[in-house]
Amino acid sequence: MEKTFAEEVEEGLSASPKYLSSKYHYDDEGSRIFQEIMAMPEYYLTDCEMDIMQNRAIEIYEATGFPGHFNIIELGAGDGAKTKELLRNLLQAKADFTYVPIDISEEAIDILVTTMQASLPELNINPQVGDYFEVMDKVESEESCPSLILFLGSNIGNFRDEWAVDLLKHMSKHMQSGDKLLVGFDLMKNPNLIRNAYFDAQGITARFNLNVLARINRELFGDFDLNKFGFYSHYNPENGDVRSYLVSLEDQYIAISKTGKTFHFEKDETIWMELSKKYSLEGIEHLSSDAGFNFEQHFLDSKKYFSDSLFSKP
Ligand code: AVI
Repeated sequence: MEKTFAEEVEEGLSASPKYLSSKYHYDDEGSRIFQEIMAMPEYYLTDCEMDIMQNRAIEIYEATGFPGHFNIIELGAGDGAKTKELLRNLLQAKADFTYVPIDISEEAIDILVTTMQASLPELNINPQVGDYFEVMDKVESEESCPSLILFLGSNIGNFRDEWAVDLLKHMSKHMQSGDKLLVGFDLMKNPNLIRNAYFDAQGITARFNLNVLARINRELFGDFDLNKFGFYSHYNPENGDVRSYLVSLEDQYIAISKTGKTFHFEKDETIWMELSKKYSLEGIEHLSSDAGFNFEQHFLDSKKYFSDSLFSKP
């Protein structure tokens, strides 16, 4: 049974040191702020992956080795801006495929289908709302063709090492032998560039994190005063971890009516909000073999900041 938001908040704020799961960043307001982050000049990740989709799509297609019809199954399709470039290039190359975007939000899928149909009218699209793995099983059992699974945007970086391995193993269980998986990884690079992407001068990333406290207020009837928390983020070039925190600016007590609990914060006490891990190319190759995949190839952008790496299921 999945834990509820209230249970996870209670667990994280009772722990020492305190933490909150980064999956709760993405309510409607958080998703809007994340769009602002992706448009920030400091947040290089979006442009780098776009560069890969624009310039390396045909190589990615050729590396799959798929001879005929195949599915492109996208886990967490989002607004599809980057994927659209990949699909456009494959259509131009006369690749024979069906695009299967999966998202838990029906609204997100509806918007995606409308934008894709408007700009790529010849695209064969089979949109799916629901749990990634249930939909993967359904598609794989209905179709005898191979699949290319997309897990883009450095979403893997938000999982701790052992969770990233578990997640990829789980994906593998729902794939057929010969299927391919393309995963987006942000690479280790100049530490200042990475730090600036997560600790922006305008405070957009701070707002993105404070919104989780606002969400606790909205949904769990908490009484966080957002002015009494600051933001801190740092990058450790030795292990690739970006860790982001909220910091209590004073000694305070926060009551959360829904859990019936009050939590004490000392002045300067932190809440760990997010991990955004940066990988080396060797680290990616190790991860793929730890999860039981065969590593195929890295596809880097022109600045060599980001990699979409291709694995195959043995
Ligand atoms: C969604 N995820 C890959 C983003 C990242 O880079 O870790 C979330 C984010 N957090 C702060 N800025 C962006």
